[in-house]
Amino acid sequence: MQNIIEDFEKNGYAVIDDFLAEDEIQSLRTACHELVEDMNPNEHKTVFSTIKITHGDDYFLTSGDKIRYFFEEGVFNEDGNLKYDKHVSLNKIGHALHVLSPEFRKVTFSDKNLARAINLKDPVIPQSMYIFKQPKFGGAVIPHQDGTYLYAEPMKVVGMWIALEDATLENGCLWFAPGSHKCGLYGNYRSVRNPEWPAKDGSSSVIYEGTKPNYDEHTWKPVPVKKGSLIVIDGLVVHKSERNTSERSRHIYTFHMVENSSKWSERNWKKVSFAQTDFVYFSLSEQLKMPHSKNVPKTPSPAINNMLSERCGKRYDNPIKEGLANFILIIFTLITKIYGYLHPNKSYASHRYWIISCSIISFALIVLVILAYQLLIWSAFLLHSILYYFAYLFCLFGAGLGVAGMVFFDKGAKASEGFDKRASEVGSSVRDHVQKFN
Ligand SMILES: O=C(O)CCC(=O)C(=O)O
Repeated sequence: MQNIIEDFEKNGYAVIDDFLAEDEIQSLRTACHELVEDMNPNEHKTVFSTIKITHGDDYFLTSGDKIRYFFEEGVFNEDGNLKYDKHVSLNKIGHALHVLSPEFRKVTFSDKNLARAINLKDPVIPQSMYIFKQPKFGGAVIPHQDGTYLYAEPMKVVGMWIALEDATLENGCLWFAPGSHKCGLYGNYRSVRNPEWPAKDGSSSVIYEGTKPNYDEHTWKPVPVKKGSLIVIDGLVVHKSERNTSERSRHIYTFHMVENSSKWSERNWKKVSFAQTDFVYFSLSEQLKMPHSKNVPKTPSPAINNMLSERCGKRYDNPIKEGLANFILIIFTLITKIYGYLHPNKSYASHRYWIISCSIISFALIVLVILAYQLLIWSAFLLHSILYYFAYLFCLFGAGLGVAGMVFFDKGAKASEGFDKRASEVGSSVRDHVQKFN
């Protein structure tokens, strides 16, 4: 570990072999395959290229809290239909796999995450991506510093880049300019949201400011790695990857971490201002440490499931299992939204304890209301049962009265029959005496 930290500090990147086991690699690849299988290309016709920005619509800008699909250049024909199979046409998927996909969440928030080892005290994760680098035409990624796109002050941004297939010179491994992270953000070159967008002159939703650096002046070093390897990347180290010229793909999963106490630029393409739902999502997963490797929520509640299907077109079965966790999530989201609405300029980080406390109190209140309601229902049920048994007793009593009445009526009838007989006997003997007397 010491070597890795030394490498990281000296070169701005470090390689850790065998970071992921074969089953972990497979789980990510299968999860990604399923996402693509479920995706309808007609709904996601956005091309991603780092050379020419063609994602000038809000499909990209609003992808921060969703699972969205970005295609390679040249894969659509004139009619707007895919020329090739969708599985070999994608450039990448982004940018909330680490939140919305249980498999990616598990790897991202696992005990293996080295954040603490590389001196990030309280890391949050603003984005994640699955990059395909398709055989033959997987596009190059131009030389850059991640800080150009993910600007924070101080710049405590670290990328975790995990090879899910061997990354070679032919299929487009990463290249680094070792030590280039020590000179800050070259030319203060930044990619920011276009404040004029949608602009009349057709300019893109994301524009650049500062001076474009000449990264070619650096000495470049290719870093081919075996599948399962992790490359930890300082947010300021200059790096790139070439076009894939081979027959083999180069799938990778990458996510970025930023120190929570650093000030995230409001002008970054991805907004993480307080009132944004997506940040609530990330904060929750990170701050409450819910999606931990041992208890990753796999089966969200129906409400979250709806949200998931809306955001990434995927639903999960058996919603009861994680209902409680997601119930808390809904309350938390609600409280954070209300707070964000009341204080739009406040940062989440400085108010998170207030919000978490409010969420816990609301949660406790809701639980109390549910318990009170249950109690009411149970009392009503008890009363109902008592009345029911009373009615039952009344019925029995009534039936008893009926039987008694019948018995007594029978006896009375017999008695009156005897009386009638006796009366007619007395009557006829009186009649006899009278006749004799006459
Ligand atoms: O995977 C690649 O080819 C480039 C990735 C990269 O530059 C990044 O994630 O910052």
